Amino acid sequence: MKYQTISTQAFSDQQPGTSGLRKKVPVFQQPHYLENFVQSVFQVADNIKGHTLVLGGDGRYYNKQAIQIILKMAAANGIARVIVGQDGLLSTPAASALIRKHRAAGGLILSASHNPGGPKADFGIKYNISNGGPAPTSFTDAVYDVSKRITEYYIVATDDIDLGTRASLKMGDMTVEIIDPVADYADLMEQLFDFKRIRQLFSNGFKMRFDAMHAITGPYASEILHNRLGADVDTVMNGIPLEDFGGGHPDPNLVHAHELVEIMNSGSQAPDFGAASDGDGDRNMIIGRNFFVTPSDSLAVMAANAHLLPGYKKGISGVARSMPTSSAVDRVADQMGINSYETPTGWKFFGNLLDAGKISICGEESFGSGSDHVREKDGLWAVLFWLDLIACKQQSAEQIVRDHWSEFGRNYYSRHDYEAIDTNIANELVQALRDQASALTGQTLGSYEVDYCDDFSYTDPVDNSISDHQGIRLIFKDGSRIIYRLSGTGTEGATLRVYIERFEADSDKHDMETQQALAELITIADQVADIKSRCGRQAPDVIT
Ligand code: VG1
Ligand code: CO
Repeated sequence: MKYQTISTQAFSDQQPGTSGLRKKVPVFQQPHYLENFVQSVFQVADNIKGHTLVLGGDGRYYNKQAIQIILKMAAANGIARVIVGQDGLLSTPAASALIRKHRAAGGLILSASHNPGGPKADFGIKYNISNGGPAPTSFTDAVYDVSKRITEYYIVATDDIDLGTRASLKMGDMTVEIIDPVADYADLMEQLFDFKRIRQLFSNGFKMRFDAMHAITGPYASEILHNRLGADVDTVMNGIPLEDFGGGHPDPNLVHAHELVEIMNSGSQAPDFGAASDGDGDRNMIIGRNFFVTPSDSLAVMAANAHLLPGYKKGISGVARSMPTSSAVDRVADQMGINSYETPTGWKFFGNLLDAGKISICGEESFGSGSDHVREKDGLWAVLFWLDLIACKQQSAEQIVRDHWSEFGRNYYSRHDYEAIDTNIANELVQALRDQASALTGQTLGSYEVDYCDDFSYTDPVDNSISDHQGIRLIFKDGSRIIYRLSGTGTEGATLRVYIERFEADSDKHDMETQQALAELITIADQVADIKSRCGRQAPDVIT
């Protein structure tokens, strides 16, 4: 086996965003582009020499080629063992579980998550550390630094490995273990939820649809829902992972999972319960018959009911939500007498809180929720959580949410995305908000009085690291909120996200249509930031 040192030139744009490095496929296909980034990661992850690395991806276009390159680089960088999913597949939460189970030094996950796939679409790569979670900002900053100075990388010259069969092989001194990507994950789920109770639910005629969106969760959902829980064979739709996700956008929301939404809204014939997951399997959408559960409500319901499920029967230590996520879960935490932490957007900020045992459950408005069982958000976990809760309470998803609102009040909540806007215009818009932040305090806007306006800064309660500029918060005296921030996962121009929230305690007013309930705040959000005229857009591209 020939060990090679390849001379290379640094790229200036390898800065990881909210969740790893995401670029268009042709960018990753440039000579040395992927290699430079992987070498930079190996250089910063100085604990992996002689240790184990977990490797896999969501099966999108370029996954196969990238895996072969990374294996050869891992062998040349002195990694002792790589655990790789068969066919190079691993969902993000399954990769996290494997890192923890095998006490690996870390893992590389190939995915651009909810972004489209294909030769001209998106690819991504991210590194997870030994706790199974996304590397913290200090790590990704260091990788970016190295990537700007890199002059050479290490690789072995050898044939590609056949990843189609489970086996233990050698590449130079390195062992490559090709494993079933699903089994360990499915076993873990069986420990957390009452599979017997859910099996009973299905055998009583309960109907469900799970939309895998031609992304990674197809094989996981078939094994768990059909094989292990006895759901009908047509439960999983779009279950075959495709390199381009069938041309779709593997983002489980009302816009992109419209096929499922139509089925769930088809009147009394609709299945009892629906769910969907994203490209890499860490997001979830929960939908009842004619009833959409917002991710923020889902998180609050989970926190309030976790003790009813086997994996959480001892109760939960605390909860956390990303800053733009609605404060519904805070009300639950208040009542339970536990802490609710508010973190910046991105799962990496939950890792320390989970490791320190400060929280057991956490989530984001962006269709992500999870618990201390892994260190990633986990789409199928959330689906099973809801199934088990439905089986336990013998109530529909809608009834569970309505009861929750009567007890805790309802947080009307929506996110408006303006996609692919000019980066300079987006930055100017945010800067203008920053500039007027202090002047906004105390002002009355329509029927709302501004309590304060600031640029969110987070101090990690475990390691005291500070993350600034995490989004502009416009907080009103009655607790209503408008949040503005720029996406860190896009690959084209900038995406402005505007998050709007209003609390309603009165159960007689829990039946409004969300956009209507938020109408005045939506107008205020546009006026304060001057979105329409600055961006030249009449309406958001996506409303969730
Ligand atoms: C988005 C979401 C964020 C999520 C991130 C990664 O980030 O808003 O909540 O953690 O995607 O999710 P941004 O910076 O575009 O708003 V995934 O499923 O794409 O790994
Ligand atoms: Co994802």
